[in-house]
Order: sequence, then structure tokens, then C-alpha cells
Amino acid sequence: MTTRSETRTTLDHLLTEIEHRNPAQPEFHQAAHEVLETLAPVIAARPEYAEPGLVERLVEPERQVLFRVPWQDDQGRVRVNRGFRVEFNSALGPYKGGLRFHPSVNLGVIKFLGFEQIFKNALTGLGIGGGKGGSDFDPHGRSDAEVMRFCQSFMTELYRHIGEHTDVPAGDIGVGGREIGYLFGQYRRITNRWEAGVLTGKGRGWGGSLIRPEATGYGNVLFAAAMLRERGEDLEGQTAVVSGSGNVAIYTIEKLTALGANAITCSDSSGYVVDEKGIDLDLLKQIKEVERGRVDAYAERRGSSARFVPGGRVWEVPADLALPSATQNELDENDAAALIRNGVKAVSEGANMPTTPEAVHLLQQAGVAFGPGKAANAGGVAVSALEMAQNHARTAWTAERVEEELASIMTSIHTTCHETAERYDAPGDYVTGANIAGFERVADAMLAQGVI
Ligand code: NDP
Ligand code: 2IT
Repeated sequence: MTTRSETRTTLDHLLTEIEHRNPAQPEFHQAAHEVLETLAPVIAARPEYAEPGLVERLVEPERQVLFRVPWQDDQGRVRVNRGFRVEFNSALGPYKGGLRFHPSVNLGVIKFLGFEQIFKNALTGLGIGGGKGGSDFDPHGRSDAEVMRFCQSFMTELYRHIGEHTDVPAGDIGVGGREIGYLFGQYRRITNRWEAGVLTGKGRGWGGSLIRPEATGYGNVLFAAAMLRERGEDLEGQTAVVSGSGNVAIYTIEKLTALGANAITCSDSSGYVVDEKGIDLDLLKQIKEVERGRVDAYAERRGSSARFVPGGRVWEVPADLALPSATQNELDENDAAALIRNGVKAVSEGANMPTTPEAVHLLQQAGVAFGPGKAANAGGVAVSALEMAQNHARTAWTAERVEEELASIMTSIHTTCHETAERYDAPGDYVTGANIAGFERVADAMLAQGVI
């Protein structure tokens, strides 16, 4: 039987190899470190997981697709972007995960997201594997017609790699209902199939699940509430700082408000808004979802309770809770120190890997409840899987039914992470709990299915 420290040494060697074999992919290295550094206890305790090649297979995508995406802008100029789809692991079901359109997208970013997705999807308890895709296309400032032509060109290549039983993309940064509509239209045209289950996040009138737009934000708030409950507290009366002002941030603020908390910030890449009265969601939705504007417009139109801080980060605003909901590495150790100084009780990740490893360490050392994204933001992909189930059965559930299922999945993820952390001598450590519980489910399926 190998000891924990021998296992840790083996995993350290593997991490060094991962860095050599995947040069210039810092986000993927970070995600691999974050998971592998917590696995020693479970691999040491269960000899079958020490089988040579198991973890090595897990860190190597099953398939990586890279393609050219040419499109014409409104001036008739030809633009060329890069498209990606990383099909990471299908031991538990068809590859499942979003598409991100953002200029920062590259292979390493998509691999980090795809790797996280494997464990997140496993934690939902549903039958979905892990994948992720996207493009370095920047939708900001592009007309609807440009976005449509881009999406059509993107799908003209992607369609050969996806399918309801193969790989099922959805949204992520820069990909919402509008983009999913254009992507679905082109898939349907090329394949001549009404294959609703090939994409999730569809419009409610044509196969989309109710509550899918809300699911990630709502789910994260339910996860934060569960962490607080463990400490004998609830959301009522708590002040919360939220970053971002997109899909996840908006529905995080909505649920916080519904459960009696006061969400006082939102942000985008231009800076942040703090509104002492609490964010006015109708105004924020109008600016962000309808006008596709910037957050400074919110402060201008809201009146004296709100102010815009150009270039700043919301973490400097004192609050009981912090829910990062924009992008990776948006909360570093200086931000964590500021949150701790101001008495934060819980940090729950709506975004994927928004907290740097140093910041996670500081928060945990200070006794702050920390919910990692792969657990806390799993509500979005979970409701995507419920959308697939509805599509397969050619039916549509009520909003109440979907919300009940979402709440029960989030409670179960919280319990699983909490109990797994205790089982492996890391009480209260949701990072360890999430990584080990996700790993166990995927690893068991991989072992049962042989060396493939
Ligand atoms: P949106 O595109 O709807 O919103 C993204 C928000 O984050 C915008 O306010 C955007 O501001 C801001 N943002 C993005 N990149 C940066 C950056 N580099 N620096 C500063 N601000 C930035 O995306 P989502 O809300 O869907 O996604 C937010 C996060 O949640 C991502 O990490 C995503 O992976 C994660 N997530 C999303 C799920 C979903 O269902 N949509 C599910 C689970 C996780 P700006 O417009 O100025 O760029
Ligand atoms: O990061 C994520 O979990 C998502 N962007 C949602 C993926 C999905 O398939 O719904």
C-alpha cells in the first residue's frame, strides 16, 4: 500500500510532466495543480486509483478540435478567428460544457475549463462527461448580423463533432441566448435534423428549459446558503459583493435579493458599481441584457445611491459574502486580504476558477467558508442536463419543477463535498471535498470501462 506522501510525490512528478507536455498553458497547469494536489489521500486509501495510467489518462483530453472560423464584418472585410472544442472525458456521458467567445480564449483556457467541467459534471450526479469550446472572437461592439455570420461559420465546422449523444455545447462568457439561437439554426440547416438535445440554453419556445438562464446564479446562491447553514447562519440581512454583470452575476443578484440578502455591487471589464441601496435588477437587466451597455450607465441612471469606480475591483467593498461571477483569476491574494480584513464570512465561486490559489489558501487559513466553482456553479450545467432530459422526452417541465430539482441537486452537491472532506480528514475544506468526490465518480467509470 502506498502512503499519502509517496502518492503526493508521484502526483508532483505528473504535474511537472503536465507542464512540460503542455507548454504555455498556465490556466490549464493551474487547474491541474488545484485538483491533483488534493487527490493524494484518496489515491493512497484506494489502491485501484493508483493503477498506472489512470490519472495520466484523466489529464489528457480524449479529443481536441481546432479550426479556422472565417467571417465577413459589416464592411465586407474578411475576419479570421480560431475555433476550439476540447472533448475531455466521456466516461459518464456525452461531452458537456459551454462555448466561450472572448478575445482571451486560447487552447490552454479551453483545456482548463474542460478539465474543471469533468469534475463539476460528475458532482451533479447526472450522466454528462466534460468538454468545453469557444473562440477568440470578441462579440463586444459587433452587430447582430456580424454575430450571426460568425456563429454560422463557427457551426459550419463544429457540427461534425457534436450531437445529442456525442457532445452537447451550451453558453459561457460571450455566448447567451442570441448566440445559441444562431448556432442551433445553422446546425439544423446543415444536418436537416430537429435535434433539440444537441445544444442547451435554447429559447423557451423551441426546446429550452425554463430556469436554465437563472440556474448558475441561483445555484451558487443556494450553495452559499448551504455553507452558511453549516455555520448556523443564513442569507437574511447579509451584504454581498458580486463581480460581473452577465448571465451568472445577474441571476446571482436576483436570488440573493429574493432570499433577503443585499447585493451591492456588479462590474464589467471597465470597472465596478457600488449601490448602497442594493442593485436595481430591472435597471441592470435593461442596460446589460437589452442595450448591451457598460456598467457606468447603471450609476448614471440610478441616482445618488450608486457610484461607478473605473478600473476598480469589487473586493475592496466591505461585505459578509463575496460571489465572484466574471472570469478566472479575478480575485487575488490582495483582494482576499481585503475581504478578510472586512470580515467576509463566505466566498462562493459563480465563475470558473476566479480565485487564485494563493487567495484560496489565505481565505481557508482565515476560516472563511470557500465554495469552489466546480461545486458552487454546477447548477447551470445541471439544468442543462435537465434540458437534455426534457428534449429527449419531447416534453417541457414547469419552472417550479426545474427549480425544485436544481435546489435538490445543489443541496446534494454541498452534502457530498462536505462529507467527502470529512472522510478524508479535511473538515470544512470544500475544495478537497469537491475534487475527491468528482474524481471518485469519474475514476470508477474509467476503471470499469477499461483502458481507452
Ligand atoms: P457573460 O458573458 O454573460 O458575462 C461575463 C461578465 O464577466 C461580463 O460582465 C464581463 O464584462 C465580465 N468579464 C468577462 N471577462 C472579463 C475579464 N477578462 N475581465 C473583467 N471582466 C470580465 O458570461 P457568464 O455570466 O455566462 O459567465 C461568467 C463566469 O461564470 C465565467 O467564468 C463562466 O465560465 C462561468 N460560468 C458560467 C455558466 C453559465 O451557465 N453561463 C455556468 C458556470 C460557470 P465585459 O462585458 O466587460 O467583458
Ligand atoms: O461552466 C459551465 O458549467 C458552463 N458554462 C455551463 C455548461 C453547460 O453545458 O450548461
